[in-house]
This record gives sequence, structure tokens and C-alpha cells, in this order.
Amino acid sequence: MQTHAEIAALHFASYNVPGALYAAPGRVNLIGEHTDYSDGFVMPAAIDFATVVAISPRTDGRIVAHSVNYDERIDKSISELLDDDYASRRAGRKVHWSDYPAGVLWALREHGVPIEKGFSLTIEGDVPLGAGLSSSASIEVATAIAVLGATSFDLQSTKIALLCQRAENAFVGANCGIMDQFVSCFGKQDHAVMIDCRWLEYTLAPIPADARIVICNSMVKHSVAGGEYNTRRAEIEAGAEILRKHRPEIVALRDATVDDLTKWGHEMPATVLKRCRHVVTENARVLAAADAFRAANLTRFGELMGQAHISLRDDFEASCKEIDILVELAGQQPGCFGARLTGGGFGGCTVNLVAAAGVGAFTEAMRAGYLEATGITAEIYTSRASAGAHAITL
Ligand code: GAF
Repeated sequence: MQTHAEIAALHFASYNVPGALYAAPGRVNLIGEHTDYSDGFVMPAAIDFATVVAISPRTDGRIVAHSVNYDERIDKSISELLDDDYASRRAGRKVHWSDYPAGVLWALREHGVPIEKGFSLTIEGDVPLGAGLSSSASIEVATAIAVLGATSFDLQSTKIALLCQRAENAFVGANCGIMDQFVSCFGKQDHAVMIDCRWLEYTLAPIPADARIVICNSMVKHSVAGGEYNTRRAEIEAGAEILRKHRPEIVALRDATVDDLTKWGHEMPATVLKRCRHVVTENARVLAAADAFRAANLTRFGELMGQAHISLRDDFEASCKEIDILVELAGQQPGCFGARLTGGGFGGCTVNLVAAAGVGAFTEAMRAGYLEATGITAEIYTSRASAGAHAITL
């Protein structure tokens, strides 16, 4: 990843005008998985990895965007990019990196942001791609705040997160919830963000000073655009529908209890019951985990992470062999309070809460153990919880 000054210089060299710089982070979810799209609770933190967007306005109605990561440039009129590509996306064209910034322009235009004169963009990020660390949300949010900055259009951060989610749902075609875009906007250094996904309210949970977040990348590719994610969403909605017949006040699974599942779970297909049990118990775990952080009780937090992983593995069936190996190995390391699959699943990363003094030994043991068990070299990142999206001043 280039420095901010280098990205600014590259923008100038490409377009002959200075660009304004904006950044938005990826995220790691500490606990609360697959609960956001049924109005539940999640507790992610923004990470030190981000997408940076340099932007300058144009007058010719074109969007010219250069992805440094993909070493590729697109140059299209707004209608070619937003209207033609939207139609071809709907017709099933494969997702391209430019669909994320294009989707954001599409959603902002729909909201009334003046984009018709066009922009030049330079985009570079260091959020690992396909690792379940929300590279998509980071490019969306960075693009959104860049365009809003360039047009001096004032929008609240919650609305920015919602428009980025809309871009991903309706333009890119991935049916994600609100967690990733929200924490990319609202992240705060050294804090996890406990989000109530129904009311889009949040509280900050300070990460105790003697704990570090260590992320182990299984190197098995994850994608929200894949079919499993949408299947899980449909199963959760089917379960809520059955409970609603008995308790009409159940708007989403967030309103259901374990007791409801005990009483009426037999009316659900066995798989649907398992999926619902994960979500209902996970919401309770998030609330308990926020209390544990407030009390600086890392042991308790770690236990909840362990339970969350088992639930995600066995009831939600969103894990995979490599991720389970990473979680099991982490459990054997001194100084590791807890470990679990993070993000959408079916590959990607584990999140580990590790005593600050033990991070070096933990990292080495994890790398060696995983290589021995799978033949794969894991990438391991230590990240502080970081700040959310912001403009960069050079
Ligand atoms: C992906 C989605 F984008 C999020 O909205 C969330 O559902 C997550 O998977 C699972 O918790 O990151």
C-alpha cells in the first residue's frame, strides 16, 4: 500500500489535477454473526486496514476510476456506468471491482446527490480481499464520503451507511446486512461498536488495554455475493414467519426467544430451527459480551466467543474445516482468551482476543500449527480497533 502522499501524487500524475483524499476502514466482528439482517445485535470494530479514495471533479459527465490494486482503469459516461451496467448486472454479469464505486454513485444519485458532471478517482486499499474483513464496505464508504466531500453534499453517517448497503444490495447484488457499512462509518479507536441493527443506534465498548485483536486469515476465499449467504437469510426469514403466526409481534428474529423456539420450533424444518437457534442465542451473547468488556472481563468475553463459534459452526453451518482448525489451535495457546470465525463465513478469517504480552508467541504458534495441519501459510494480522471513515489531510 502506498502512502497517502504517494496516492495523491499518483492521482495528480494521472489526471493533472490535485485530488482530495478520503479513507474508510474494513472491520473485524468480535461477536454477533448473521444477526444484523434480522434486526439484532453485533459488536464489530473497525481495523487498521482501509481503502483510500482520491477524488477530483470533472466537467465532461464521465467517471474515470483507477484501481491501483487491480492495476485497471475504467472510463465511462455516467449513463454507461450506472444505467447500462446496472442492466447487465441484473442480467447476471460477474461482479467487477468497479461495481462497488459505481453502486455507490448509483445510490447517491438516487438520493439526489449531484453527480452528473463526473469524477476522477484513484482507489487503493490494503483490506485483504475475499477474507471476510469487509473490503467491499470499505470501498463503498470511502467512495461515498469522497463524492459527498467533492459535491459538498451533507449527509448523516447513518444515511451514508444505509446508502452504501443499498448499493451493495441493489446494484452489486449481494444481500448483506448493515453491520459492515455502519462500523466503517462509526468505528472508534480502541473501541468495539455495539450496534443495535433495528434502531441503528450504537454504544462504544472499550477494548481493555491488555488485550489485542489478532486476525488469522485461513486463505480460504469468502464471498457474501455467494449463494450460501442468501440461503441462510431466507432460512432465518422462514423461521421468523412461523413464529409470527403464534406471536404476531415478532417482526424479525430479534424479537424471538429460546422459549419461542422450544414451543414452536417443531413446526420448522430441522435446518431452519438450527439457523434460528444460532441467531436467537447469538443476540444474547452479544449483550453479555458488551457487559464483559465494560467489566474488563476478558475471560468471560473469550468464553462467549467460544460459544459463538460452536453455534456458528454447528447450528448455522457457516464455518469450514480450515477455520475450525484455526479456532482449535487458538484454544491451545496460552494468553488467548477466545477465538471464533469472523464475518460472513464459509472461509475467511478468525478473530482472536489475545493478551498483549502473548501476541508474538501466539502468532508464531498459529502460523506453524496451521501450516502443519493444512499445508497452508496463514496470514496473521494484529490490529488495533481504529477510527471510522474520514477525510485525510496531507
Ligand atoms: C457479511 C455481511 F455483509 C454482514 O452484513 C453480516 O451479515 C455478516 O456477513 C455476518 O455477520 O459480512
